Amino acid sequence: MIDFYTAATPNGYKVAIMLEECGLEYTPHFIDMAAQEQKSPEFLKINPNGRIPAIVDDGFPVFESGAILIWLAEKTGKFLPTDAKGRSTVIQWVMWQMGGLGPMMGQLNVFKRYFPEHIPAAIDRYERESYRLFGVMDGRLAASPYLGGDAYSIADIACWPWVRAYEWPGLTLDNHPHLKAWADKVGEREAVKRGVQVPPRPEMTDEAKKEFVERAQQILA
Ligand SMILES: N[C@@H](CCC(=O)N[C@@H](CS)C(=O)NCC(=O)O)C(=O)O
Repeated sequence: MIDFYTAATPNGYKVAIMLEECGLEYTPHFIDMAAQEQKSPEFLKINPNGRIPAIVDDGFPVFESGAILIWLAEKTGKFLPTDAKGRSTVIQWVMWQMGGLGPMMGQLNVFKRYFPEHIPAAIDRYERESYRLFGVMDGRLAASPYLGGDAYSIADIACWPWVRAYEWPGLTLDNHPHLKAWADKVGEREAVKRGVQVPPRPEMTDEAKKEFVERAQQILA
């Protein structure tokens, strides 16, 4: 049995989508990040880094979303090729997401939406870097149907929730047509549609968005 610790964020959705894609049984536990539950002593025993997502699979804890995707792919034999080159290609894109796309878009969110101080140079740096990374994916997807090659894989599952969230820091996909077409195609998958409902998140009103940003600003202050 898999216990899944998560919240409504791109990193959480990666794992939710993978669990749904693999048809695995799991129990979701929603972590209240505004209440800092991810820093509680109980949670730190599962993830010493104090962040979501994390899973406990038959008593074995796994943290870092990329590591969880690889764990689940190896457990099920799905969404990760077994030949050395195919497997390496997919893992390269997962690592690229973990070291680049996620952190850069994450910092853009912080400096554009949550940080108490307005620092144009930081916003500019992370915005440019996010667009550069969009360009890298766009180029790859001009030549290949999926990031990892011909087949949908954990590389797509790792990147898609971040691309989907492009509007939150005020980005656009208009200049990246291959990326936009891929994002639409992946978003049509039934398991992906189910995954982004874990935790359930109805369309946010402007008021709810404002409250969310205020809470994030308080945490960062
Ligand atoms: N590299 C980590 C990043 C995890 C991460 O940054 N999680 C955020 C939510 S998306 C979090 O838990 N933030 C709360 C905090 O920093 O206390 C992963 O991919 O799992």
